[in-house]
Amino acid sequence: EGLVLKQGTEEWKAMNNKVREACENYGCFLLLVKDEIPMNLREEMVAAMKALFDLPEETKQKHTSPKPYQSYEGKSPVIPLNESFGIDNACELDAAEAFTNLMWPQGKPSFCEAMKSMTSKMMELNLIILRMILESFGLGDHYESHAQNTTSAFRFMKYKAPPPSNINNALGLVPHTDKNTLTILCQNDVQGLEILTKQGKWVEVMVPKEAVMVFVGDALKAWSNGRLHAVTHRVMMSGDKERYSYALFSLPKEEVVIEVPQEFIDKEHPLLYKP
Ligand code: AKG
Repeated sequence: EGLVLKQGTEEWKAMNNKVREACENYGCFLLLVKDEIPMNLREEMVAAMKALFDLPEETKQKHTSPKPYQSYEGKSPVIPLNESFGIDNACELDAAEAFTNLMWPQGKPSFCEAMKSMTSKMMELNLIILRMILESFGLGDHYESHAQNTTSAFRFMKYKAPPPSNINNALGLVPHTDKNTLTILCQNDVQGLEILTKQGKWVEVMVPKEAVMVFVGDALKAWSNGRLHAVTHRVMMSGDKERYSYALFSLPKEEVVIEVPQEFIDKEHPLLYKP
């Protein structure tokens, strides 16, 4: 809590080390963000998403993009419970307005405001965590160029409750690692997230109400020469409630080449990834 205020203090340094250890050992961690992301904004975001997913199928299908994971996706035979939308540069009002104008003929200012406010806060958090990781490796001076080379994508997801024939453990989202740098994931109070430990065991994650889940993505793993772990995760749905989640993915801008810093390369850690 109070992440911004703590920067530079001893407590901050101790926290950075904890974050790094979690990223090395598990590739993810839970962060309580009562101050950074107010509860009322989380509630507004979920209410806005409910209105969006309740739109007719043909309206939702208007949201298309040539980029992977960005179009509206739903009714996939592999994960029929899942529906999702992806939006590029969601922190920018233009992007939010273009999206809502497509979904609602009169636009939807309340949706735009919730999304813009939420994505800005999530991006700020994303960059703070990136700074913590860099500083814990003694590479704080890499932060500015990382931050400048970073862009973001936002995604919101709805998972229907499973059918009565499969009320326990229906697949909501297939196992995957995130391809980007760092992911911040928020959800409503319906659990279902699972991670695969390095020992090969699926573990359920109980995400507290005021927490977000943070994932290391493949791009950050590559930058760290494999020192940070990109964890495989999935969603399994049980019970009779709908799950809503949304994630802010930070990623390198298109023209950026990921290069492993010299500090990560030595005899015991030969270069694993070419630029
Ligand atoms: C993803 O979008 O990459 C996720 O893993 C989402 C997981 C969730 O809905 O909790």
